[in-house]
Amino acid sequence: MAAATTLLAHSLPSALAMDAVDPSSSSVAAAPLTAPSRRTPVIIDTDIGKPLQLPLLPQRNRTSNPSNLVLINLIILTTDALAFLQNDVTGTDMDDTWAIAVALASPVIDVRLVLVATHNTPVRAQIAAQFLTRINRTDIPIGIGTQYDNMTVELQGWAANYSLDSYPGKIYYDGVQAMNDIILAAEVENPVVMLLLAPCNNMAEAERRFPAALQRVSRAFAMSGSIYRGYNDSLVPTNEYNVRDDPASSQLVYSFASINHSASLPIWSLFTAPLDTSGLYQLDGIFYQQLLSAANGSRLISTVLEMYKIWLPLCPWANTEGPKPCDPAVRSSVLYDVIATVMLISATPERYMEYDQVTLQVTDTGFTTPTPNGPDRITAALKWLDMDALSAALAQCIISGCQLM
Ligand SMILES: [Ca+2]
Repeated sequence: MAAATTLLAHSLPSALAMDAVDPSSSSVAAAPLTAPSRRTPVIIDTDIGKPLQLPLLPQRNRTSNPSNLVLINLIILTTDALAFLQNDVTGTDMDDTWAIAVALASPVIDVRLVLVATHNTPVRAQIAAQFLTRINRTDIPIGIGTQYDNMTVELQGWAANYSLDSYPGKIYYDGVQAMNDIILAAEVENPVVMLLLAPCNNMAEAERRFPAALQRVSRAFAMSGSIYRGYNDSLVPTNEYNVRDDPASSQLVYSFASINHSASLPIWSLFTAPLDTSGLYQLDGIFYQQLLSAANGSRLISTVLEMYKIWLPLCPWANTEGPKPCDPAVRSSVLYDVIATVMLISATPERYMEYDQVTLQVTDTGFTTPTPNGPDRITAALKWLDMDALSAALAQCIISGCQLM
């Protein structure tokens, strides 16, 4: 279980540090454009994000000797949690639940807010509250993001009897305001990191209402986009859901990582898990069986599996995505959002996937199209190197903590 109140050491991985920029500079043109060797451990300095050539400490010492390591102690996690169905053909997914489980199991980050996003956010907050209550993590505040419809949320029946007023932790009914307040109250010496697992409408709302708060953010990790591959490893890129659902908001967030940066906008280093990699990942085989075996002794695992079993028959599209059919007895659904979370929490993400800088344009219809010379530059996980290694680490993470991820 993550320590929620202690400053925690986190070594930002070398591959993901390559496009870190100095927020004090007026343009991202000043950012180092040549990636350090992926074999070179790089740690990102606290609030300015410059890569430092410091050796990684052994894993077991990472949290015990934070003095010379970066501290990432403030994570705002935005999610279209937790399993809803937009209509007959598209919607969000069970993967948010898994991603939250992984984020909360990591000892190297401190989740300060789960900000539910898109469509029927009050109902999502109800489901998130039920989930966090079940897993004994009501220390995590929940913010209700911008609501723009009353869409049916498939798991709302699962949480139908849960009153937000009974949540032992904090419920912020204006979640974007809460995000602002939490960021501005954060320790200035520590970076603020966003974990974006949903369409970006809350970020657009924050930019409109609270631009100073977003200026405090140094980097974001997002499940977002489709660079060279579409769903199911299609050779034809597509407009991935998190971008397509609100292209204008995604255009705004990607512009925070623009090559020709507007002085009025925040400067973020943006790391993405596009469909190229995240669309292929299911927890499967012996690693999934390890989870099943541990379920009786783990409220976290048993709750995630319970939700998975309820969600699956309610989502006719679930078995149209991913390399293999969903089966709660055999494997997970596609865990898109988990991959972005792994990029954030892992000390060795280069072990699992290959990353590269991509300059691209977010189109008005939600495509993230590689485009020479910009306008936006991100670092994306583009190819798998060792999926089994990640599955082994992920199962261990969920069962007993993410120290070795
Ligand atoms: Ca999501």
